[in-house]
Amino acid sequence: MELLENNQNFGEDMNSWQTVTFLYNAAAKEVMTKLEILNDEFVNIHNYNPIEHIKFRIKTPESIVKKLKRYGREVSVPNMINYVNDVAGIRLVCSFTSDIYKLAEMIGRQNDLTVVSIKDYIKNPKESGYKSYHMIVSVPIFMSDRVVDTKVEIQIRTIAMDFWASLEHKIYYKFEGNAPESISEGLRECARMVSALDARMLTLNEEISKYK
Ligand code: 0O2
Repeated sequence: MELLENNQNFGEDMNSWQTVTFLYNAAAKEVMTKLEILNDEFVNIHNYNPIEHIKFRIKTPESIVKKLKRYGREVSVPNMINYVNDVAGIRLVCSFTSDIYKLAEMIGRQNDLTVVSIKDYIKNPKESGYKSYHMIVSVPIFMSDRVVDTKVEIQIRTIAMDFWASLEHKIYYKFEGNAPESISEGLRECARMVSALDARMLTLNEEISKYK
């Protein structure tokens, strides 16, 4: 098994954007299938689906270039492979905060996935108010002549967290990161409301399950 990072072993072709995006697409497909199977199994056993929906994206070249520049790295395919961990990104949106940890645990137990790193922005929200659970996993891609371990970022969040993050992303974009303090504080206040909503929904769900 080879790491995509050690791409000097693969020759010139691994330096091409086309070959590398093929690998990231394949890795995301593998992980998405695993997640769908986990969700189906949960429905089968517990009659409950923890995943509301799954989104997938390959990071745009502009966004990759921006990140490499922010890291002070030269823009190149090897640097993208080595330093940008979220070229392939999957977003898992679930109903309750408790589902997030259930899913993270289930993902961690998959033998053919390696958890490279975890960032828990639910226990430690970002300054902006952002909440989400991030996992970088690595998945083996079986090609005709080799196996390449490829990284995928999985962001797990509730519907409410996703609502906040999507709108905040749009606003942040408008201000290009320089939003006035009153707007930033407004967004932090909304984030607190989102957390209160998530907590209330979780309590209600626990109450409802007593009636079942
Ligand atoms: P996009 O458009 O989603 O691709 P680092 O470890 O800090 O060097 P990174 O990847 O910046 O590297 O770390 P992090 O914070 O784990 O992940 C960044 C991603 O999380 C972002 O990707 C967003 O998707 C999301 N994110 C992080 N902070 C915020 C926030 O304050 N608001 C919103 N809406 N999303 C956030 P990109 O690459 O920034 O953008």
